[in-house]
Amino acid sequence: MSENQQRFTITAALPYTNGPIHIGHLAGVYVPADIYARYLRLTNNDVAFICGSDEHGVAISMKAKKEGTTPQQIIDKYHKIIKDSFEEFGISFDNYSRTSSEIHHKTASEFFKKMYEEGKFIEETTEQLFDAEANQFLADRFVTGTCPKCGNEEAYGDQCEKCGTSLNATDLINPKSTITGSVPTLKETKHWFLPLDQYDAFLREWIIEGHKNDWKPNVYGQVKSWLDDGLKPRAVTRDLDWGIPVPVPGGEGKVLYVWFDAPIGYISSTKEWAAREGKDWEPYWKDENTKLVHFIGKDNIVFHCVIFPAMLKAEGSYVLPTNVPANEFLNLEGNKLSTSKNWAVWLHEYLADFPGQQDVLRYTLTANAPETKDNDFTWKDFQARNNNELVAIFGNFINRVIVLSNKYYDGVIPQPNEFAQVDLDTLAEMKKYPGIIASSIERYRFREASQELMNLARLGNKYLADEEPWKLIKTDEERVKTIMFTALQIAGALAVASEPFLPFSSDKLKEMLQFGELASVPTWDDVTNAETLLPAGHALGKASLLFTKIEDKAIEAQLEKLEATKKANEAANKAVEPQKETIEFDDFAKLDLRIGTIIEAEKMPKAKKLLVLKVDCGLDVRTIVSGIAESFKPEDIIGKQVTIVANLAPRKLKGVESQGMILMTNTSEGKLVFMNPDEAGVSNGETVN
Ligand code: B3M
Ligand code: ZN
Repeated sequence: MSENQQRFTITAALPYTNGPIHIGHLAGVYVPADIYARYLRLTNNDVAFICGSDEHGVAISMKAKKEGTTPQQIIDKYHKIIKDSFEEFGISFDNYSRTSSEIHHKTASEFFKKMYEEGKFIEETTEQLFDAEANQFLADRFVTGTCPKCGNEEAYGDQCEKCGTSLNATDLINPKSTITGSVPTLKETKHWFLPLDQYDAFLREWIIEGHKNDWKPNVYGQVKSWLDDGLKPRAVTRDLDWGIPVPVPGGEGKVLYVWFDAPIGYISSTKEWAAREGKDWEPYWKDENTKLVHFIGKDNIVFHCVIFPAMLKAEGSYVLPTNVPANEFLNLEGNKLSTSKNWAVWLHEYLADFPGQQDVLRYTLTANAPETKDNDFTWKDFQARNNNELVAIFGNFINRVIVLSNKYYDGVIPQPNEFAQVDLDTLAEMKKYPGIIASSIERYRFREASQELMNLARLGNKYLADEEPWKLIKTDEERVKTIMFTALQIAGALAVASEPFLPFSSDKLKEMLQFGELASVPTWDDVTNAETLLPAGHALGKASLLFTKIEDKAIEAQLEKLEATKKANEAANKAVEPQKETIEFDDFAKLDLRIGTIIEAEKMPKAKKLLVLKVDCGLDVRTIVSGIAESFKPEDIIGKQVTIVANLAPRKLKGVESQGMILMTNTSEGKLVFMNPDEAGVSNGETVN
């Protein structure tokens, strides 16, 4: 690292390997973190961009139980899927590790041991929730109940995801085991507690005094309200069989709480990277000039702004985060993203449907990022961002520049003549953009930054539209040279400035502009400071399309997919009516159920729902009035065998006496169906019992 370089350790939340990742993860954490890291590298900072898989915790054990397999198989499967997705979307981690690695187990154990030896924990035997049926203590996601703070009925044993509050399992009202559904009992067990209350003064001074003005209001506000509520000691060990063994006497059969080990995963991943690169990891975590920035979603705020900092402080040798720019949540077409309900756009599925279009999703998610409030992803917006911005502005500008340069000059940048005022103004305007975009990125305003990038493309588009070189070429070839030279400089600026946002398109554009053949490849600062980015005489490469229009039918297909998911969920979730009171056999025996055949059917006059049927039920042919007219046409049911209640007391409906009732049920879509004998050869009058 040279003397004037700033060192950054940038972390992105370690995803749980209990499922693939979707657009919500990308929008909330990984795309903004990647834009930030790429921008800092481009502006010549020393960057370690760190992530990895979070492979411990109850989330993993539960998934293994559900799939009837082992936690190890689950983490191996999803670690690969997640890692591949990140690579495919150009998330430029310097290292992507996993918390099941040896280096992590060692780092987390040593961290715990040091705190233990220095007396930073309270060791205490307390009563904890226990599921006797499963013979299992219930912590974290093994137990749900009502959040004492906000009333959410699905809060977990360690956190309410609705209001973000961190909880102890025993705080839950009406706790219920997620393993067996039973109500837990209490059982004594020993654990190690981090006395968070003892860090109150430190946290207040650090956050409330120190970061009131530079942290995002949503992050600062949440932390302040927790501090104001008062912090309590928190257990950092668990009675579970999956995780990092507690490395101190009395810890047998217990593991570290996943939220104790996971953030240490940032440190282990940095160590792994440094070892591979032949670097020293320590300055990235221990030099006070290092800027440590955690990118996370809002449900992780308490862990990154209270618990982990308290751990770092207790351990004593680490720096604290400079900023924690947590995002809010992304919704999908008006509903909360949900892995269990399959309400998501999975990255691997997106790539199958839109191959090669990673930048379109990156751009859409950035332009509409949930930075200050929850936001909605809609496929229509996705299409509009692509067609109206990426294609119509950015792509259109680049395409015109390259195609015209090829046509007029065989792809060699022309020598400009004297610049007109409009050229000078346009170039001056262009030079401002790196500064404008940087200022947004440095304040974690990635939406704004992406719109400024688009404004740079707009500048180019407008310049060409105003100067109309395609018309002037007939009358003033010399002027056209200056125009095309100017436009090409903007294309060069776009190639540089788009890199953090649209890395694939930026590469393509650099290829078209043959950046590799330039004596010096333009940098972020060059866009502002260099006399020219692309000199006259430089040969361009072949034109190719940066973006392509997305047609309505591609969007409709996605909406249909979601509609199908919704239907499937509705069918699965339809509330099952509770069982009625128990009856004795004699009560049942009183029912006379018979098989009969509908031999006549007609509509009941002036009644929308009723059909008047004649049913041959073996005993006799009787009239039955049935409320099925909205589901069946009379002519379609003649000849159908059905089951009837034969001894139901007759009653009059619209003046017609009904002498029985036909048994029916509903499909998941609410269509009525007859309970008819499935076998041929059942005679009318046959009893059902
Ligand atoms: N795995 C939680 C989550 O995916 C968690 C983040 C850990 S960051 C150290 O929401
Ligand atoms: Zn809550």
